[in-house]
Amino acid sequence: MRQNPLNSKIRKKNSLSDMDIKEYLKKEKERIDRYLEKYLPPEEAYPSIIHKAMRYSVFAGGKRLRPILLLTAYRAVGGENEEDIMPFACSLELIHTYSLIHDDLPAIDNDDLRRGKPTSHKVFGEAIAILAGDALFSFAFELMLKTRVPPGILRRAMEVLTSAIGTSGIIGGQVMDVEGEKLEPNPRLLRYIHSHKTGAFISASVEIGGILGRGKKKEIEALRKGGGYMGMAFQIVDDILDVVGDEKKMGKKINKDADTGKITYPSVYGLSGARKRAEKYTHLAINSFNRLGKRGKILVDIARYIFERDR
Ligand code: GRG
Repeated sequence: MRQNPLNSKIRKKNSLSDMDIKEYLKKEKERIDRYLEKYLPPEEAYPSIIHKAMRYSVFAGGKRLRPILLLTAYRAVGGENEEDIMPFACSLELIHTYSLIHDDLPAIDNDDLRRGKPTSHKVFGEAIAILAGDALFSFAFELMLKTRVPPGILRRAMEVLTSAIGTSGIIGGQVMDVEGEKLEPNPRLLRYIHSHKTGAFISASVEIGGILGRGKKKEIEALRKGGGYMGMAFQIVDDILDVVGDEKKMGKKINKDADTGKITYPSVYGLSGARKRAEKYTHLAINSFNRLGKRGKILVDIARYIFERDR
């Protein structure tokens, strides 16, 4: 059997077993998939091609990590009406899928494979792939507005989301990811790219769960911080898996970063330096989530899973 490439030293005290956290994530993913199935327009709806393309990418696979984090954080602050916040949770997955479709386009990363299947532009052509991304993005907001929480709470949650996906979040990070290929790699730029391109959205997913669940100010702050650290660890592990991961498990081509001259943790710090940093961010995330007491336990387990994952 292939060794876990990260060879974790993260200690497990009072935590769910590996099997249990995997089972938790699997069950949550299945539940989110059922809601996505219900919310997305049917393939036959006119004009059918765009609805086919939207559904193709959403149901090509994916861990559903961002909605799972939102739901887990919601419960961690005592939220009880999950049905009411499912539209928000699922809208995160639609925005994430949109970002993947556009990221894979020839003008950006030019990838042929995603989630183990040919990318949207390979199947539908570039024009429809661009439009499918756009359609998922606008549908995400239509869906989010169906969240059943008081308007002030929804507004706070949407403020966090919109700042995490704009030029001070994902787009800023993605712009520097593209521009960075022409620049001399340096630690500051690398941290900016990872914390904005990936960390901001993961942090927002956790923070929004806390806001929708009406967590206390201190709890929401712990979630925001923990989510940011977890997001950094997530992207560093993604970089590591691009070097040592299994293409089949990842569902995409590996060694792509080195081929394109992308700035990554392994390219700047080497594999063992990258591992050390992923481990450091995982510890920081765990410390933040531990501030929620027992209720933060599953977030702690997810942080550990993210560090140890192989896909
Ligand atoms: C979202 C407003 C907005 C714009 C998009 C193209 C673009 C601008 C951003 C690209 C962002 C990007 C693709 C970052 C990489 C994040 C990442 C590590 C993705 C992989 O996430 P997983 O592993 O994927 O959760 P699955 O397939 O499991 O869902």
